[in-house]
Amino acid sequence: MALRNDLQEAIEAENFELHYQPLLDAHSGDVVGVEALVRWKHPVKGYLSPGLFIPLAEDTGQIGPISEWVLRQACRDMCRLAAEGYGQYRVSVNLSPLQFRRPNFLSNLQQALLETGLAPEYLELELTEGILMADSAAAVETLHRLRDMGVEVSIDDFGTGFSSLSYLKQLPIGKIKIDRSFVRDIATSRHDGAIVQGIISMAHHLGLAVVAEGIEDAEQRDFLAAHGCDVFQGFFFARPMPLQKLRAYLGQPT
Ligand code: G
Ligand code: G
Ligand code: MN
Ligand code: NA
Repeated sequence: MALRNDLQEAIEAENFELHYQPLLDAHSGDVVGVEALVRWKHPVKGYLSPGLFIPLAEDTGQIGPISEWVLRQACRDMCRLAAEGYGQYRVSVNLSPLQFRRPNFLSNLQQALLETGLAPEYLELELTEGILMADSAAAVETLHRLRDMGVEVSIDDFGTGFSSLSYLKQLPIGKIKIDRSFVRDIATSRHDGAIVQGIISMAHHLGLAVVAEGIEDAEQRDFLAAHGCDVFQGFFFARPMPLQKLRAYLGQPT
């Protein structure tokens, strides 16, 4: 398949780029971290979205080298920003379930942190609920090892799967990210408003922090703020951007 061959060339030439979307503290408005989102710089087609090539890479096994590149690049970029005086930010990296389940996942991760010099507390891994539902004994063991290492774990797209908060609470996880499909109609649909309100309240009672993603307007932000959401992410605040634009967004280095 043509795209698969193109992807192999992209892996060898490292024709990828990470864009970063800021995450903001809901109370202070300070940037508390960034989410790394990979793009494929295709020689003919331009920037290609991960929604297009990550599923393909998962099917072909090419996800392995792509994930390795993403992880190292994200760690390197955060170290670079800090060295340049822009501040030290935590970076969230999306993890494919296949990567999480690989036997050498933890040693590769440790190696990436050592090589790049990023302190583990400045790395966060975004997992989806599905990772925890299947194969749970091994997954739970890996989560404990991550906590021991000091790497933060959050549950991405929360609410779209079938895991309950009470189940998540038994696991060493600190944070959930409410899926943007709930945020979209938050102010207009009583239903979605009630779901989000309920998720935030339950999560807080269980000691979990709550990130809302996909915030696109002030109404959504105000609703989330009123119900105690901890961290904001979305186009309303900032779009994913290349590192150079992130520098400008973060302001003058000190
Ligand atoms: O940026 P965009 O909206 O096109 O992202 C589409 C999807 O790709 C999202 O679900 C996002 O989590 C996923 N994604 C982005 N970057 C990565 C990555 O580095 N690894 C994996 N596994 N998924 C990613
Ligand atoms: O699945 P995941 O949550 O990792 O998806 C992240 C993707 O969501 C990114 O590719 C990013 O481009 C997209 N995204 C981020 N903020 C918004 C937003 O406010 N609206 C929409 N529609 N997409 C967003
Ligand atoms: Mn994500
Ligand atoms: Na999401």
